[in-house]
Amino acid sequence: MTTTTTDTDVLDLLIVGAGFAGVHMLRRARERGFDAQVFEAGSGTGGTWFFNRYPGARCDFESFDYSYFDDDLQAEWTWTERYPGQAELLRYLDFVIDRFGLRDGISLEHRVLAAQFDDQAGGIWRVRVATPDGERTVHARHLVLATGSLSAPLTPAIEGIDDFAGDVLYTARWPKENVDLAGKRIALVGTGSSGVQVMPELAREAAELHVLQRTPAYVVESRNRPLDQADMAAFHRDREAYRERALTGVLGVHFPLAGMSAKDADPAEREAALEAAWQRGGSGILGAYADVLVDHESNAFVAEFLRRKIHDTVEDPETAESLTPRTYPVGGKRIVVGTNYHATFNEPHVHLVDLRRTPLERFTERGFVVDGVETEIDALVLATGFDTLTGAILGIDIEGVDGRSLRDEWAAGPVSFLGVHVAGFPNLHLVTGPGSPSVLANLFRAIEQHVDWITGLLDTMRDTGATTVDARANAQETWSETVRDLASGTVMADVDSAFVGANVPGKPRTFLMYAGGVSAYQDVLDGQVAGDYPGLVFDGAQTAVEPDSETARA
Ligand code: NA7
Repeated sequence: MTTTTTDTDVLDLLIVGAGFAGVHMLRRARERGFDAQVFEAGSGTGGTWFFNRYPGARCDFESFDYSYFDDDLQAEWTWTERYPGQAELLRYLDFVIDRFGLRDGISLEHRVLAAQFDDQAGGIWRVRVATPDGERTVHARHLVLATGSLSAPLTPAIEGIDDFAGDVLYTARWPKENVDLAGKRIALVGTGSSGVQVMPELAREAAELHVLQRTPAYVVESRNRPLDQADMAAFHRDREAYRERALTGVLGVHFPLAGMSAKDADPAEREAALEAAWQRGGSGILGAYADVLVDHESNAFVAEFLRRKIHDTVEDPETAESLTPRTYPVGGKRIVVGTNYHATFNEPHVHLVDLRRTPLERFTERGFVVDGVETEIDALVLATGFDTLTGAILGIDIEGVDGRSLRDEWAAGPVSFLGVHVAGFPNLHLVTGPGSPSVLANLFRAIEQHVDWITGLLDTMRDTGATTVDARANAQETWSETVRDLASGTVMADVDSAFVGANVPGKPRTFLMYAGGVSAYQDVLDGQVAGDYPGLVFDGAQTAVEPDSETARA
């Protein structure tokens, strides 16, 4: 029998999720003297990085970018690789938690199930939480969803998948204990970022590896490498300027985007520029020219360059062609940053199954069937993606004013003001929610933007005595139009991808992110602050709502 207890105290802030966003929110809230608590469903901190512990899991942004822009933390932490691996990211977060004494503010194995806004009680959120000791109802003035953008994994509905008797491993729920795949026959489904990262690691262990590919990805080499003292010293010398470059850029990373159109470049120079970007490694090749993501003709130069690289690398021409993306522009889906992915197909025990030519018929107890032929395997690895941006939020049963359900409000696709607020859901704050830069940017910058914004609101409300803050419906509508308009000017708009919800059966088609970049987005936030929050409505304020002077200066 489930026991239910109800807390009598009212928290200032209940934060859902102990990833980099939730931990940062907790830190900022505590610095301001707010009573805040993080509830995390997992048994450890790290959010999506806690669960995605598959071999090869690594961030596709560089360590110096994918971390908090905090001078003390940057001075004290030493990164060991150009791109941070999953284990290092967890160590880094642990360091941050201990550095600021945040651990007692985090309740693990606490899954938030439902949240109801109670207007009658002066505006509090009643939050139902499943804990190891039964269910609890917790009350809070503000509810912050730091639930992650890529945290609700998808389980593909492939015929017979439940009949398969061997090991089934999801990259997004990889077991904590050691998984022994040595000498096994393995099938991998999914060739996005996760599949491409895990594939060479599986190949190292497997007797046979079958990569079941539906859509080929554009893959750039990461050129990951260890960082040494000289790298760290160079970073420290340049720290401030580095941060400035990232904050004024589109993606929130240190490397600048070129100002020139690819169409205006001399062909030989263009080839040299793309080759240089390829040699540097990483997704920076998309920034080699200013218009790669907004102009199809310019995009085609980069796409064609990457297609040629596949044919240069993969020895078997048929396999190379199957691996070559031809049906969508580069950057239309997230570009994949990998290590030796294409080259690994040259190994004799690695087999590509091109599901566009020979569809996957079904799984069986022993393996998979393609073209009427059963291939026996011992283990199945699924890297089949996420219900991006909305999955984790809608996994919680959320009710705003008058019992309005968020699932209903978002039935035709998510709407928000700035990707943080949803009209009719006062004091609910989404960190990197739909309608904000989120996964189109370096998420660390996106997280910091939102945590600073929410902290500013909390300060302002404390100064003015306001009890609730909500989005104005017209501001939300205008924002949704802005998000749509910006998306329609990019090469991403018309591609069937997770960016538009196309990877989830039945999910409404809406472009889920703000495509204007983190710098332009910051200008919007600053404009709201300068104008005393025209898009928001505050209730209960004793004095005129003017942004807290200290936060506004920060
Ligand atoms: P992605 O990028 O959404 O990739 C999922 C992959 O799984 C993709 O190749 C899909 O093919 C494939 N998939 C999904 N369902 C099926 C079925 N039923 N059959 C065959 N193939 C399937 O997720 P990732 O985890 O790799 O990356 C997510 C983000 O993490 C990424 O954006 C980075 O930010 C890090 P499809 O392309 O849909 O044909």
